[in-house]
Formats: sequence, structure tokens, C-alpha cells
Amino acid sequence: MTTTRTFPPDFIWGTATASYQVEGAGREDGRTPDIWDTFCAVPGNIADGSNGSVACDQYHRYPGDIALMRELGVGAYRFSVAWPRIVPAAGGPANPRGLAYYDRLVDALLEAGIRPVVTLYHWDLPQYLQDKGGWPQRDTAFRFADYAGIVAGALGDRVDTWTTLNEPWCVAYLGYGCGAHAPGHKSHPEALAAVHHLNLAHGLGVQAIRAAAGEKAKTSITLNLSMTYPATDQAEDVAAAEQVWRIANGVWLEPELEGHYPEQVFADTAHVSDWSFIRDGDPADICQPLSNLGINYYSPNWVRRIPGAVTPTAAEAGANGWVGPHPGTETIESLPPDGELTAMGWSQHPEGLRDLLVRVAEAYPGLDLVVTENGSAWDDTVAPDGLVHDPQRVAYLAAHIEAIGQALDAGVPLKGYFAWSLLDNFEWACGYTKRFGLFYTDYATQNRIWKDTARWYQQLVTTNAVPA
Ligand code: IFM
Repeated sequence: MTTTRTFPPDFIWGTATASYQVEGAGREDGRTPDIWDTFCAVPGNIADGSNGSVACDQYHRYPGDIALMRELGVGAYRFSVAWPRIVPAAGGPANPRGLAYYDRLVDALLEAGIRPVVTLYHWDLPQYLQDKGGWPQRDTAFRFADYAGIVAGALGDRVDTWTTLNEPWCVAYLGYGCGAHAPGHKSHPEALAAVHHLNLAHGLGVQAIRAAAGEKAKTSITLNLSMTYPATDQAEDVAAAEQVWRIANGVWLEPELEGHYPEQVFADTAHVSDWSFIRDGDPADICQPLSNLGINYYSPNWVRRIPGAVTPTAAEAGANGWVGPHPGTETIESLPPDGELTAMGWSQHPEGLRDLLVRVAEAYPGLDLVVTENGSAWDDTVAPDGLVHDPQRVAYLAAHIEAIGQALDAGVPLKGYFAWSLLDNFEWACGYTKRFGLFYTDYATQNRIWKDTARWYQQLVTTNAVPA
């Protein structure tokens, strides 16, 4: 067999899921409701009116899913822990039955030779914390640190890497800014307060993990950085792209890795917030040494300054109900997606992944990077041969693997790649209507069915070379 590209021998190939999207067992073993249970109960919030109460039933079927991963040949499984299983009520105590589930999962993964890569927060905030205000409230960051310490204390001897938060961008901007995600608020001032308290939660969480699991614990955060290009090379569009970069990416990267917010972001958002929620000492708490940075990438964004648009006053900003995701960007618009769109309506630009990795690596030399999510949704069906043939997903994956190869060629210290997702699952506001899996989930039977993409990935990860 001829091959087109090989990867470093220690490169980690993995796959990923998240608790609410796959576990099910919504009320089992003491788990209490989270904000997604509440959000899903509101008619109209979820495309198919569904919720995560059963999902892929991984809570009961994890041995079968681990057997599949073993056959796939991946070296790591990135999953998340459901906070309301671990701390089901305000103030604790920790729930031993909740911890026992992750204990079993981690042991089974290790037995199968698969590294457990744990995310502590992939969006399932306990409802009791949202009842007190959720992420716009400072106290939530401290409660997160308590929870992180509990989990790290219980599993720290076996977990490979600890990721504090997954995609805080979505939490702040979709959850509190434009309302597309739980808890469904539409408030840019709340979104910016959430940004800061998520950053604080990350920093306090890293400290709590180290205190519980030891200084050697490998820590990380996963950011869905937006690769933002200017629509033209005109100065106003270039400036627009940099403004979007600051509010989408800089508000996480700079405090977490440099110890301060991008100065210009305060001016960009002055009509939205005075950022008075930042307290002395917060920057030092937020900026903690990390073992690596996780980056999720699906599609890039082209933006331009809207001709003639002016930034609203504070009063107008509060009154006009403008609810784009990024606070302070009322004078900027994104170009519509182009080319063949995935089932999510997202365009496909693998070079965006390469460019993003190169930009971050240049900004933070010496920091190891990992692609913690990348994948695509398509309208899969089971063929008469009982399998799923998904050439568009294979092509997407192959093109993005080539892009990470180019990033490695350019000297990016990229250490691993996790395909999103192990199996079709609950895709948030889209419910079960969008399928991202390497494996097809038959929700009626909970059978997992091989897609061609899973076979392609199997060949890649078992040979460490792109199939010709
Ligand atoms: O399914 C999500 C995941 O939970 C977070 N990153 C993006 C994926 C696809 O939308």
C-alpha cells in the first residue's frame, strides 16, 4: 500500500464525546437536573423537541463503546464529567454513585489501553447554580473549583489530561449572549460577565486539580477558536477581523496564557459593559501554567465592516435587543457560508485549521497544541448492506488531517487529534437531527453501526499514515 503522509510516532489519535450528549441516565444514581434538562423542556428550544435523558445510553453501554474504540484503534478517549452527577445539590456532599460511574469508565478505558482525557465542564451546569444566576455570577467559578477538586481527587491517579472547560465561547455567547443554548438568555452584559467568570473558573479549577491530583497533573482548556479572515484587504475589514478575533478568541487566550485581557476589547465593548466584575488578583488566578491548549475547529469565518454602520450608544445597545453572538460587534457582519455546506450549514475550509494552528503557535511559542474536536455532520442513512457510506465525511476528515499535517510541517507543536465524535449523539439545539459520529447511532435499538469514515480513521490511526 502506498501512503501519502505519516505522523510523528507519539502522535495521539483519539475521539471525543460529552456527557450530556451521550450518557443518558438523566435521573440515575442521584444525578439532578442541569440547565440543558431545563432548556430542553421549553417547547421550541430544540429542533426535534428531544432531550438528553437517554441519548446514546453510554452510561450503561460504555463497555460496548470502549470495545468499539479498541477496534477502531484510538489511543485516547476525550469524554466529559457531568457536574450534577458529582455534586447533585448546592453545597455538596460529593455523590459516591456519580463518582463510581467515572471510576468504572476510567478503569475500563485503561484496561483497553486507551488514555482517559477528561473535560470537567462541557456545558451541563447544575440547575441549582443557574437558579442563583449561573456563569454571570462570580460564585459559580468557586463552585466549579470545588467540583474540579472532588473529581481530580477521585480520579487523579489514572486520568491522562484534565481539561477544565470545553468551548467557553459557546457557554458565554450562545448561552447568555444570543440565547441559542441553555440557559437561553439574550444579554450581552451577562455574556461578558460570564466570560470573566469562566476564565476565573478555569484558573481556579487548574489550581484545584493540582492541589488534589498533584503538581504533575496535566492540565488544559479547550477553546473553539474562530479563524476569522477579513472579507477584503481594505483597512476597515482587516480591523473588523481583528476586532472579532479579540472578542471571540483574545478574551480567552490572553487572560489564560498572558495574564491580561486584550486592552482594546474594553473599548470595543464599552457601550455594553464596564467590566467592573474583574477584581484585583483575578488575572493571576486565571493565568496558570498549562500542559497544552485544546483547539476545536469546524469552519472559519469571513467578516467585513458594514458600510455606514455606527456603534450604538449604551442606551441604544441595551434597548435595541441586538443579539448577534459577539458583544460590541454591531458594525460587523459575517459573509454567508460558501461551497458545499455540511448538514449544519457550515462551509468547509480545511486551510482554516492549518492557519489557526500556525497563528496560535506563533503567538505562544513552546505551548503544545491538541486538536480536541474536528468533524462534520451529514444526512447519513443505513444502506441495504447494513453499513453507512459517507463519502463527504471521509473527504472532510481527510482534508482536515492533511491540514494538520501541513501545520506540523510548518513547525506547530501539535501533539494529537480527536475526531468529533465517536458516535452520533444529542447535538444541542439541533437535538438528534444532526449526525457527527464516526459510528451511526440507531436510536431505536442503540446499535452502533460502522460508517466508512470509521474504517478510514481506523486505517489512519492503526498505521499512523494517511490511507492512499
Ligand atoms: O457537538 C458539539 C460539541 O458539543 C462542541 N463542539 C461542537 C460540536 C458540534 O457542534
